[in-house]
Amino acid sequence: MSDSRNCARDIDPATLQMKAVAKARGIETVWDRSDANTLCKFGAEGLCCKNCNLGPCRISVRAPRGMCGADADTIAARNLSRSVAAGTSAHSDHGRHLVHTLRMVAEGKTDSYRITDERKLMETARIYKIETDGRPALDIAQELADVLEAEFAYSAIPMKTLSQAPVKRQALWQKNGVQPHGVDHAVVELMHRTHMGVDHAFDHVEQASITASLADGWGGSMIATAVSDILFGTPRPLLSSVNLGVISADQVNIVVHGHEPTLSECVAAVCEDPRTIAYAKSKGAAGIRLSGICCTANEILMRRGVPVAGSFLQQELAIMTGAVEMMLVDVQCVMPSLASVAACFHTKVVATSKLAHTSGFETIEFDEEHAMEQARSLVTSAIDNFANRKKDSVTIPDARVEFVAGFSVRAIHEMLGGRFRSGLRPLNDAIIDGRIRGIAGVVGCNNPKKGLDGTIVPLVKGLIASDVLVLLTGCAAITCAKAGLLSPEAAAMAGPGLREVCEAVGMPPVLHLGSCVDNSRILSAACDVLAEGGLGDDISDLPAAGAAPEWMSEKAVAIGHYFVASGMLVLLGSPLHVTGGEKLNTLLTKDLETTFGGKFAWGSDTPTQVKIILDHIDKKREALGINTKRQRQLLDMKERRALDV
Ligand code: MSK
Repeated sequence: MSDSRNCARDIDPATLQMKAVAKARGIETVWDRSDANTLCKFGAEGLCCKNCNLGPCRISVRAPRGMCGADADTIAARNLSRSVAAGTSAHSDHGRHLVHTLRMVAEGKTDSYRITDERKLMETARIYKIETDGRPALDIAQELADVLEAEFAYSAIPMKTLSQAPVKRQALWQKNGVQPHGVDHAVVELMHRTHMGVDHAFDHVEQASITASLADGWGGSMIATAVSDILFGTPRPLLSSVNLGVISADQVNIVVHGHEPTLSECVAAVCEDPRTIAYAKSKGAAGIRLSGICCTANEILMRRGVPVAGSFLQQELAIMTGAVEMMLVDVQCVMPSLASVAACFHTKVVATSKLAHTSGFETIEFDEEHAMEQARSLVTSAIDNFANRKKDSVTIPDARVEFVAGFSVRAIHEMLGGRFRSGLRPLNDAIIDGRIRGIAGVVGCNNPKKGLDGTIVPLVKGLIASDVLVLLTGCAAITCAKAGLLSPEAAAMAGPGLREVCEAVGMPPVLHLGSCVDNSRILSAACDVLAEGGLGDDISDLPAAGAAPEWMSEKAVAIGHYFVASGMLVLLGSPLHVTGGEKLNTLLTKDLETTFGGKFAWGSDTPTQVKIILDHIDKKREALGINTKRQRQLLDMKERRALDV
């Protein structure tokens, strides 16, 4: 197998070691396929249309219109919107599955789950104006499940979840006609508009993309996060470890991969059961090591501290260690190539979602009613497979980094203000007085086009060195954890102001907020910062930006859209597939800012990325009148009260 053309940018030693193993054994990986595939220029620019059978058409200088007469902007906008629809569907279906589980708990139809965080249940119920006083938790949970299910269908009024946004932002969405009236409705309407011969105005199509994306960010994703916290607990800071070295040489290894936490929560519980551990020992193993890949990993990491084996690009490499007895995959970001990699080893790859089958994977259909039984049976099967491990096929990189995760918004409040006076005042004060210059959400995937970790890590280092507090989700969080950025000691890499704040509180300069669905936590954090006062009254006022330097999935396209529509700058390491539509490209990177206060920016190298984000943050600081670094000043109580913040 050939070397990847981007290997110079792969900075993770464990990955480099395993790529060498793959090469030596002739096992094909994503990097080989990345080398072998010719990137399609028409696709990259959004200029290929296959929405009907007049074509497929490709727009070029010689043929500036498709057979039906659609121009480059129309075609690129339609293609983009179909990605937004897919991304919105992925997050939101995940949310819907969790609401279904909540309903089963409320109706007593499963004993595999329970309400773990009653406080979160009450907080969420109040958002939807559900009466909580004197009512049993399960009653409230049932009504909440009804209300949340209704958020998916069409309603004459806009989705209720939008009420969590700042009032000014809600008014802006209403004025611009982008309030979704239901997740499913927004996606269906978007797909209808992009059918051949319907909506041809690129800006009108983009408006519908924004509507669908808001149904994702403030709807499906927000619901997924809230219900996960209710069922499995709201994360609190905890210690864990990351990288392929978490795979154990002498224990039974089970790796969970995908996005949904329902089955993996049960698997984690079963793996901790002394009877299961005793069974593993009876088969000659020292115990059981559960770890994860991608965002199923992030889910059980955030609540249980389960170690993370790797990010998206490391899924094949985890199997290639030769020490994985079973990989359980649910939905999203699962490579079908796992089947051929696993065929070289003893690893069983089991698909657990009724939505997602793959040739070469074993299949079970997860069902919430029997979740614990299913988890027990899977773990037993993994333990039984330990005997088939071939010791001479085992290569586990000596790479394992400790880090802190578990920063829900509640945890950030408690960390900054203490348990009894929790709040964001210290954060707002630090931003106002310039010790913290701003906040950046760095999210999203890995992409072999960018080299593993070689884009995310330098960007995050550049930001914290410039006193920007970084919030992470998804594979970007796993990447930064591997690079040692998620430990309090990483404060040494931060600029003097951010370092001072981190050292005072004992927090890392880079906070892990969860899986990619938990980008909703970044929206919630932004709302809470605004509510704390002194930094404007809309998200677009905040000295804050988002970035997805190695984005790859359609979910990232939807996420980018809802952040922009919420008022943020979103920097992508490579452009959305729109650059062939000049007017659409200008709309996304310039004109949207006039309407929504947020826009996209493209930037592929680290200095450009850091500069784009810092310039934006400084522009917002300027507008707030806080763009001068003030000396720290001790205030007495009278002076504090006089502060207009
Ligand atoms: S798993 S969507 S590669 S972040 Fe959420 Fe990672 Fe991106 Fe999948």
